[in-house]
Amino acid sequence: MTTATPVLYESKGSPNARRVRFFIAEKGIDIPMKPVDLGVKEQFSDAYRAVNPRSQVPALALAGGPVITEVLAIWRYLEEAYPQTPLLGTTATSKALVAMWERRAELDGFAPVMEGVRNAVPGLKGRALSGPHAYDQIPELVERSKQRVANFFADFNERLETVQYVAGDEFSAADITTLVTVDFAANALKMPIPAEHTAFQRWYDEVSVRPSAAA
Ligand SMILES: N[C@@H](CCC(=O)N[C@@H](CS)C(=O)NCC(=O)O)C(=O)O
Repeated sequence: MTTATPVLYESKGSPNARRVRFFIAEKGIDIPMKPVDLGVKEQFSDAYRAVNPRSQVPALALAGGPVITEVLAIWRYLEEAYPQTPLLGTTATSKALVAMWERRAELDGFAPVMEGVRNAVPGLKGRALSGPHAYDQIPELVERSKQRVANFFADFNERLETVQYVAGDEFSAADITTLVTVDFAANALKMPIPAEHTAFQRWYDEVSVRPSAAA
């Protein structure tokens, strides 16, 4: 599968695709986007499987070259190919801190929200994990997922009491994953930032008004 220009396959309702759209908007680069309609299961069509055999979005098809999947790999490619407005750190220390805090946001926040949603939503029966394999829902996981999301809010509130942005002084990909997680939790699990977590709310108010957040 080759294209003449790079193309991002994405879906408006996909929080993982939003992480990449947000990153692209922060960099101010122009990457053509092609929607994949998850609502009608277009990810399983032969045409899309030819792009990504794992039937997931996002996927970045490079001009005349391979298709890159996995949000972190797409970010890595974009950071190297378009170094303006670095989002993955600039020094040995800041690169490590961005990786560390982005991973915590993903493992402790984003993944539990996803787990809670995918094990609860009736339309995702038999699809508790995205990808090429079918997995049954485990309804017992939903309450635990919500506890994990509550702990994520508390832990990141503590972090944001001492720093401006999630990884430190600069806006980074760690903020992107954290913001997408907060909106996903509020919309899909009805779990907004708890009122007592004022540092987290201060950060959210500051970061959510960036024009890139609307991507
Ligand atoms: N680990 C993948 C996860 C991608 C993923 O789970 N994408 C979801 C949308 S947020 C998807 O394609 N879902 C299709 C499905 O549920 O069948 C990444 O980092 O890109």
